[in-house]
Amino acid sequence: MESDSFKSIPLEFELLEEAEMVERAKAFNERLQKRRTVRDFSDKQIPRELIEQCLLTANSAPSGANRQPWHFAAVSDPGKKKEIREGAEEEEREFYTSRAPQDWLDALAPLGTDQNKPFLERAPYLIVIFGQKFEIDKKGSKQKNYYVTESVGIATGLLIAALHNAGLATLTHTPSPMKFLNKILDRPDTERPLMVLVVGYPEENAQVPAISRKTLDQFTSFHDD
Ligand code: IYR
Repeated sequence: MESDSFKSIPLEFELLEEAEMVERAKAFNERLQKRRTVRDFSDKQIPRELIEQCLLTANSAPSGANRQPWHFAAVSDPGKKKEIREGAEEEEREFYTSRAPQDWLDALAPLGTDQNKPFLERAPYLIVIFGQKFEIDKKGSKQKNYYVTESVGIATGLLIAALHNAGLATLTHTPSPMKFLNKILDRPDTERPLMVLVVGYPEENAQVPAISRKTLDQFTSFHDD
């Protein structure tokens, strides 16, 4: 197997004072704690540049063997959004009326979700996130990617944080199964849709469920000396 290694370049790294590091970590946490999953979206448009910048942040994610095995389809076209809504609602109807086991329906009941997904047409942008199981290399042969779900998950997390930081609201939507998205968006079979990220402004007076988050000691363990 031939392999070309990358040449090494100096790392750009800014060494900070510990006090400033803590301050930054606190400020970032405070901002991110304000992120909530929104289901009531306004139809107010957003500039494409905002989406582009946040997608560049997503693309900074680490990935298995640096393959960057993701594709983000950003959709604002009303016709395409309508098709996505119709496809998703068809799957969701199945899910809510027969496919979902009772324990899953019970877990969702407090959120009040159902098969109706008006936000898929109303929000200005849908970002459909695909993982690339394979890619076609320069010689035209199929190359396997690694840790695709993990890599795309990290990229999606960064995207959600970037969109929130930019002042936008998001909803992670997971119609299941999602194959219909390949067809609507003309994506190849080597790509698997992972989720639809709904992006926009919240509706005025949007309501969200009064959920709480686990405390530090509930979700961590420290193994110091
Ligand atoms: N995909 C369905 C069901 C759903 C599942 C989970 I887990 C949620 O946290 C929310 C919804 C839907 O989008 O309605």
